[in-house]
Amino acid sequence: MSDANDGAATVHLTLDEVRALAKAGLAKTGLSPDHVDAVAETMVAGERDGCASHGIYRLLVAASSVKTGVVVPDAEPVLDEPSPALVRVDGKGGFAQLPFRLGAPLLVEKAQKYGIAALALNNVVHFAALWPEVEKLASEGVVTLAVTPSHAWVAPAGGTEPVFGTNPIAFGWPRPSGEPFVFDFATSAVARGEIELHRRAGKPVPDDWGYDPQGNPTTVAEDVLKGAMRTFGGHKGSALAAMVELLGGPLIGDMTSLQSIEADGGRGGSPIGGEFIIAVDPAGFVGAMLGEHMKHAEEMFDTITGQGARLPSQRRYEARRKSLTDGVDIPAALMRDIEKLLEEA
Ligand code: NDP
Ligand code: PYC
Repeated sequence: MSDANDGAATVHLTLDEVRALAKAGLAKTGLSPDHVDAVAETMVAGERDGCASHGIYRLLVAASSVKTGVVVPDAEPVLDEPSPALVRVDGKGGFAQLPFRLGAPLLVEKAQKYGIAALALNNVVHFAALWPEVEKLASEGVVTLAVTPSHAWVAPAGGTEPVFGTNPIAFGWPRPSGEPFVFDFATSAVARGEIELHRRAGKPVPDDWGYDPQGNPTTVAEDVLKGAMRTFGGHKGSALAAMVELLGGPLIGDMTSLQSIEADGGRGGSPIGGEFIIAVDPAGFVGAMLGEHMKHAEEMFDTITGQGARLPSQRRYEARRKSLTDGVDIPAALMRDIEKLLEEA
């Protein structure tokens, strides 16, 4: 995923060691045990699947969000059902993972009952990748789309001032093999976490990732972080970023990325606000013909892979198969920062 750490010293860990490290670090921040468990699992999943920008590195990010008061460490999420096919979980200012755990089973139940259902996570702090969520839901048989705004870091196509968040879109499609088709990417040129990893490694970034504070293209990671990131695909990424703002903000009564960064007030915490997830039962429209139509989906996947192209999520599943037996390597500098966190009073 990232070459930001190529050539640097690394430390080898088993996934159980990553989990223990994540749990110890999160517990140290004062996070309540349910949150520790839910948040740690997303960090383990990131390392396990070779997604370093959302792996154990996020321990430092999460700790900073707790320390600066951006996240409520012992928030108790509350679930309600605004209408028959809608589920809402108010995260009460805590991290998003536990509210997702609470709302996901009812979302699937409603999608299976009504054909389509939606889940809003409100008032949550979000630093994580979305694929663990859409993969879980697709593994349970529902087609899933998830979006969340973040902080206003990204300029619209044609501008140089931040408006949008890095605003990921994630999609999951159930497959007979048991490993769903999943994609999950930011609508910015890259996730902010990638730029942060380049900054940590002292590496330049491509000049089409963002602008410096004066609005000029730059290869200095730090300057992009202080200036504005760019959307992917010009006006197309810009429109999709706006869609994510609308679905994960006003539609569910939550914040836009501009509001989120204002609420952060310079504390440098993770984005605050909402996440919107739609789940569709694939039998809804086609009923008894489901097997036939799913076969056409498989034929399409085969036609993609048959010409040497790969499916999104293929790399992740391969990384997973390897890391489950071989463990993972994390940068030694990151390990030192985590040890420092664990030693702090
Ligand atoms: P990438 O640009 O790395 O794209 C990732 C997606 O594209 C994955 O599904 C990946 O599959 C797929 N992909 C990559 N290369 C190929 C290829 N050659 N052929 C087919 N598919 C490919 O991701 P981003 O940097 O944009 O985002 C990384 C993460 O950051 C996401 O998980 C996102 O959720 C997270 N994020 C979270 C935010 C938040 O507010 N919570 C904000 C922004 C980002 P594979 O995994 O198999 O490589
Ligand atoms: O990498 O852009 C990012 C990001 C923002 C919030 C969580 N990840």
